[in-house]
Amino acid sequence: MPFETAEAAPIPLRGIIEGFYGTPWQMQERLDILSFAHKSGYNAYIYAPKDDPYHREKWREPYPADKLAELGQLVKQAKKENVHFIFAVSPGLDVSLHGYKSLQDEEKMLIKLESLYSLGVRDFAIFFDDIKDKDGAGQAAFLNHIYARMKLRHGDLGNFLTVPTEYFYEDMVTAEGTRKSYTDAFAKNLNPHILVLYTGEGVAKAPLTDAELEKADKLYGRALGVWWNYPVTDYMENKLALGPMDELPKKGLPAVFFNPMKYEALSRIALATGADYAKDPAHYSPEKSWQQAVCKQYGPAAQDMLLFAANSRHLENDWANIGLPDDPDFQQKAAKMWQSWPNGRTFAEDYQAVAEAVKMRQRSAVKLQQNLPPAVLDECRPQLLQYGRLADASETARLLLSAKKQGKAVQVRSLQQKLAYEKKVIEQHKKEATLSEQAMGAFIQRAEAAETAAGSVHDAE
Ligand code: 14T
Repeated sequence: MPFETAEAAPIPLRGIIEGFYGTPWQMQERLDILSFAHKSGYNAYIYAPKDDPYHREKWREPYPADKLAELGQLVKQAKKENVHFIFAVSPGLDVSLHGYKSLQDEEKMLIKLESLYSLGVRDFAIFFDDIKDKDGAGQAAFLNHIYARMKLRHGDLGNFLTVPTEYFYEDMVTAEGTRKSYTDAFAKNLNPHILVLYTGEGVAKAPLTDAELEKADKLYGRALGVWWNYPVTDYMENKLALGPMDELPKKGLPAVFFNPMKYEALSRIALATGADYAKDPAHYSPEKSWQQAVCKQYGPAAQDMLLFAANSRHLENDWANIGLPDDPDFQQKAAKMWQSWPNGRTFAEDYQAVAEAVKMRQRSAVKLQQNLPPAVLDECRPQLLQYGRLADASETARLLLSAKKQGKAVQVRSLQQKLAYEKKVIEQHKKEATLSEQAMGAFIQRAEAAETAAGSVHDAE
């Protein structure tokens, strides 16, 4: 080992990957994100919108002149911002990997890549994610041919990247800890100069440790880059990802790319923290970076935005578990109060702390609706309204607790009715907007179910 150093060692290739399903970003949003990328310290952007037909479904077809002209603008802007514009194609839905048909498809692919080379693109990617066909050797051969031929034609070819069909660790490995046959064939045959990206242990599973990355590198027989699926929410459209990147490997890796939401402005909180990570992985601190990002981006509205964003950081379903916990400050205050409920020594102060936290959240919901820039508001209106409803219902819930504790049966009943109605309205909007499930959501549930030590509530009025 050489001497210890506090010097930051940035990840060489660090960027944003427009790689989500659903409405792709507008050209203006891409131009904006390229400046943002540069300002944040990124040096790359991958163009890979799943729902650009010419990227995936109609990958063989050349871009029409107007679309090509737009891409040319992006390439120009990227150059100006010192950001590698990496052009990606996803041919896996129907590409031929054997026989004369595969030669034809290679030609089509080359023509496609050349059309972007002509615009100034020097970095390319070919992705094989989310497809049925798992022909590892065939895919590797196809990639090797395209790479070799581009390299032969152009002395100034830059990076060449790919994503395999088994693109997360749990999908690559057998129960015995060896490579599955697809991964084995792909890894064995692929030219070592082609950079392979993977998404970590799962599609969207956080954090990613040094040991896990090392394990995956070993399995693959090369240093993998990371395609990190945060703040993307295409698999859970009702929640926003407004938190920081989770802890990611501290040791060096060749590349990291963050897959954002279809909401360009709102993605910037997480993306700013991703840049902090990529500039200095060893010293990345998620909460600190997150607070800095929100303060920098939201100016006078930052304190309110911090409260709202805190409630929308964590994404979890059967297979995804990513993003820091929602509103840990509120969760801690509520947990402390439940410990002393109903007759603990510190209950009065614990209850007071929760009451104040709820009020702050109510106020922030109102203030953000007045103060957020229109571009941001347009992207989060349903979420902000739902946040306000949750805060209002939390206020009812804490009043209900107080009534229960004091045994005021009439008040209890009327607050229960009010809360039931508020919950119903929240329920009705969950499909479009969900947040704070484990914070205010859990608090409301528990307050509704809570009983005093004596059990039922007696009317003391
Ligand atoms: F290539 C990959 F590394 C990758 O992550 N592919 C897709 C990506 O385009 C998408 O944005 C992301 C998040 O949904 O995950 C991959 O797509 C999936 C994968 C799943 F297992 C979408 C739904 C899934 F159930």
